[in-house]
Amino acid sequence: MSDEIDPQGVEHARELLSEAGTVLVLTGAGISADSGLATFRGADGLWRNYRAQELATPEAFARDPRLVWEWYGMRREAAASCEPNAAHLALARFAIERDGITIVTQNVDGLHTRAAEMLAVEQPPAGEGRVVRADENKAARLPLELHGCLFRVRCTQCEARYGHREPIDASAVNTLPTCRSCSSMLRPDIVWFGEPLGQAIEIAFSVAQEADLCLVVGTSAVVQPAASIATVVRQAGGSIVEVNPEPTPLTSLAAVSLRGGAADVVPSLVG
Ligand code: BJW
Ligand code: ZN
Repeated sequence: MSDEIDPQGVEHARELLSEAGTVLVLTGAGISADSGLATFRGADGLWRNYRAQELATPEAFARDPRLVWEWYGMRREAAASCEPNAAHLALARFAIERDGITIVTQNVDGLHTRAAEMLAVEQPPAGEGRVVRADENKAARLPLELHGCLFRVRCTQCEARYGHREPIDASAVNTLPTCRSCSSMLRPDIVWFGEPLGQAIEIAFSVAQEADLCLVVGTSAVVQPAASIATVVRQAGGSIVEVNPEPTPLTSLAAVSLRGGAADVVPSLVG
């Protein structure tokens, strides 16, 4: 752990985590910054170079699907070339080893899922000496992905929704991917501004009502309704532990706010 992280804060956070029966972990783009992915806001954030309204809205897709797919093609390549970092892996292990842990992420990069899958393969049941599939053990408790996933698509016309890892050819509108069922244009399975979040947010809020602690990692906590998950935990009597190099709107509500990078701090909390 690096020197500037407050050791008393880490100790206090560890105590709170060990006393908590149920923990909701809420993550944002900052947890993947240590894997080399850009965050959205801040000095090097994606929204500094690209205007959100031109790319991450249903209106933008209706206006210029090729441009939006080109941007998501770049994002998919960036995410696919990264690896889960020590924070993703520590949280995946935490969720495997302890009951009552729910990981809720705003991220669309799939790195929490990949961390859980890596651990599932790493940890065959004792004595059996075989590789286990991710859905055979507790690693199947995959994160709730509030804002969707870069590697899933959904149809713009019918209900079809499926995994899609192949490269996207966004050189022209007629090379964009189309639906297997109805041949209409597919879109990224991402929640854009102004769109509802679906069932994942309902589950997250009901877990939040019961959680003893919310561990918030690497989010600016400005995008709703995700940011309210932590405040719901607080209002229902639970506490907040925050990990972020910068203060956020949640800092004043947190029992402990640790200033540092996720990959440095998170393993020391849940390891
Ligand atoms: C580190 C680190 C390291 C750096 N370690 N940390 C006015 C007021 C309130 C709300 C609204 C409003 N106007 C509009 C709204 C609603 C809107 C909203 O919240 N807007 C705000 C921006 C104002 N929300 C919506 O539109 C949502 N839908 C909705 O409300 O629907 C209502 C509805 C109901 C019923 C029917 C119809 C509609 C949808 C929100 C979708 C968000 N989607 C995005 C883009 C996805 C596209 C894509 O990925 O391409 O999701 S926005 C973007 O922000 C992305 C993220 O998931 C999300 C959150 O960002 P995050 O993760 O917090 O990242 P950053 O960059 O902000 O912060 C990174 C943090 O990491 C920083 O704090 C750093 O310090 C830290 N960090 N290095 C740890 N090493
Ligand atoms: Zn279709």
